[in-house]
Amino acid sequence: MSIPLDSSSAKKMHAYHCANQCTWCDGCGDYGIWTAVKRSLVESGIAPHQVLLCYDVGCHGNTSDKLLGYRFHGLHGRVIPFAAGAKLANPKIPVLAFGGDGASFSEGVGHLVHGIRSNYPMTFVLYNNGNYGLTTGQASSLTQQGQPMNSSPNGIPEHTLNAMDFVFSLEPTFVARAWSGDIAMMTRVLKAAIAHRGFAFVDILQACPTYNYFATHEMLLERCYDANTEGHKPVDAAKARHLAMDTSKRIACGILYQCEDIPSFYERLEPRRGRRTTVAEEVEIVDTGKWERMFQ
Ligand SMILES: Cc1ncc(C[n+]2csc(CCOP(=O)(O)OP(=O)(O)O)c2C)c(N)n1
Repeated sequence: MSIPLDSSSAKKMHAYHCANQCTWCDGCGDYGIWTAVKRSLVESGIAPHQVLLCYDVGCHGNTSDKLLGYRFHGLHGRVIPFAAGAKLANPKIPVLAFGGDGASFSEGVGHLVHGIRSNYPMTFVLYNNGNYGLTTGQASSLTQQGQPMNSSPNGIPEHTLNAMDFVFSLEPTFVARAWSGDIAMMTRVLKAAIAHRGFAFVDILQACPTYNYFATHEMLLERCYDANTEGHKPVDAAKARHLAMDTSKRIACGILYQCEDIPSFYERLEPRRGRRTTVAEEVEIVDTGKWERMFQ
């Protein structure tokens, strides 16, 4: 399924254009995800001055200066708390956070846990290339067990974390999967994620031709399929979990699970109830000098 881009959408997409040159390797999945993110924003009617794009550290994080929009590029593994804080301060703007599998399932995995269970009203996009790309191919917890990597040439001894099993154990309200070679599918799931009420988890399986020899572009092309066009309805968490976890033969993509009935973290914050202004608008200048003078 391809979504034609009409000339006015192309023009709007150009608004995200940035002259900085891309530094990703030839064949890197980051190129496709970069395009799909811009398309999904344009097709959601969001202009660069209306969105906050938060990037973790990594190859994918270098997208932060390859497109326009309000952007943040933070510490490795820490993008979720920053993005959540920004969203809570100004819930009027859509917030998208992007992290690699090293950042999100190894170094900063605690933040992902609380992002999902808190149901922060934001989109989280996992750039899942199965390794630490920017630091030249170390194993993450999503690298296959036994797979030789640059700093573990005999293969890692730990078993691979089943990312989807883990995510579903946290009772998410939105889970989708796509892959970096299918821009139309990525665009579709990203648009749904942006429109979601709470924390939308989007797993994008990504080719990394330089360091990942086990989940190549060709392998993903062969195995990934659109589960929604094959009749999967994203309403049953147990069914979705089962479908998402089993990737041995085919890899189910699309919107796997969504529940809009659960209020987001912000909606459950008692002190914010009934407020028309945002925290960002309520910031006051406070003279802290009086406290400093007390200790002089
Ligand atoms: C707190 C901290 N720890 C470690 C690093 C070193 N570091 C930079 S990028 C990176 C790996 C990134 O891998 P991943 O998060 O999977 O993203 P990718 O490069 O694959 O897109 C590491 C370990 C760092 N910059 N900051």
